[in-house]
Amino acid sequence: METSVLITFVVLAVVLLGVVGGLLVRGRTLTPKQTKKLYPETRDADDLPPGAAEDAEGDTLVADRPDTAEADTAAPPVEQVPAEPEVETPEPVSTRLARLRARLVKSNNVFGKSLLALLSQDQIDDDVWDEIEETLLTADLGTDSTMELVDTLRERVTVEGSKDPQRVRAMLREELIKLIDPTLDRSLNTEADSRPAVVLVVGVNGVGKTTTVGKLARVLVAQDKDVILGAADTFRAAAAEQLTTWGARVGVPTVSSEVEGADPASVAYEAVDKATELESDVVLVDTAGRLQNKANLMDELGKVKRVIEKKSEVDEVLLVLDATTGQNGLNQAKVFSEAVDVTGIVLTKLDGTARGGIVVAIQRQLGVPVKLIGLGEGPDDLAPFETEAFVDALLEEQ
Ligand SMILES: Nc1nc2c(ncn2[C@@H]2O[C@H](COP(=O)(O)OP(=O)(O)O)[C@@H](O)[C@H]2O)c(=O)[nH]1
Ligand SMILES: [Mg+2]
Repeated sequence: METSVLITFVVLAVVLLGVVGGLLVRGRTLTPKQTKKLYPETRDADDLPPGAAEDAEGDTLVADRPDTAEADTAAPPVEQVPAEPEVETPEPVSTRLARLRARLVKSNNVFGKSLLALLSQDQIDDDVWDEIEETLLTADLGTDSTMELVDTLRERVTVEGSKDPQRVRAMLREELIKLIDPTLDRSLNTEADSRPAVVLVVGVNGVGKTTTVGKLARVLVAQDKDVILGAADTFRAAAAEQLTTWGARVGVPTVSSEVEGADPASVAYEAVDKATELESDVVLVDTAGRLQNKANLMDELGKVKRVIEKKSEVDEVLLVLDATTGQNGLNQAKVFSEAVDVTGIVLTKLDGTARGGIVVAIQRQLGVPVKLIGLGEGPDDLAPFETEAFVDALLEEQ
């Protein structure tokens, strides 16, 4: 009698252990997606420790990353803190702009200072005009624009008969604003009726495309838009990873391919398709930018655009250029604008250069407005380009 009770207990205990063990294993092997399917009300990151949250909030829609589900059980048993989804809130527009304007002034100070020193002389003679010309050239304004600007200024000084430095400075401000053209439409085309707006981001390696896509996603999220990212740089797995991380930080999904070297056009198409399905407001497509083989890259970019267009219009093609590369950037710009119809320029790394004049040169060469400027590596270091604020920063008295 006693023996049989004991045996029953042992059997029950073994069965119970087996069941519990089985559940644990299943729990460990569930991917975030499967978890979501089983428990649709839970978010991917809710069950993860705070450190792992960043990695899991933005879904990777094509490539699964099953390891994220294991992070929970792999973590050492720490204090049970209810894990809040750690999606960051992007900096509001007002403080961002004030901060970035100050940064622009700081980096372009050299330009402003030397011009001001020149204009503050009692006599603005030929030598001084030559130096003004040189300063404008050093700031990458370009030869044509510089000559034109100096000629116009000299003429105005002669006609008005005024050599008052403050007056000349005001003239310079007016003429620079005219050159940059405040009437150009610099708004981003991110509104489309009854479909997601499509923004394609192109440019050579290292100029800041992926970073710009990430920063732009934050700006759009701050404007309450539903955003989806497309990782069409399929040459390096790290590129998709980098984009996914940007997306996860603000809680937007990224469509990417598990396969390195997959067809970028099909990833871009998938992203637009997914955006349509999810009724997103905007889809941002990041691309590769190797320039070793120009013809190939250009063919490929053309194809990415054409394949997207089978599904949707492309509303904005942003060409990202690094402000520190000067003339080289201009040559790149030409090549890209031949492959795809560029609709706007993003000028990055203006925080590291006093060559703000490149804005004028690029617009002139491409006939396309600079729409955004990058002023640092930080997530909120992207600003819309504003002509007057930009010129004021160039000519700031400090
Ligand atoms: N200082 C500065 N660095 C930037 C800016 N934009 C991007 N970067 C940096 O440039 C590097 C290349 O950026 P990435 O987005 O990977 O370039 P991609 O190859 O064109 O995608 C990274 O280290 C970025 O942090 C910017 O506006 N200012
Ligand atoms: Mg990139």
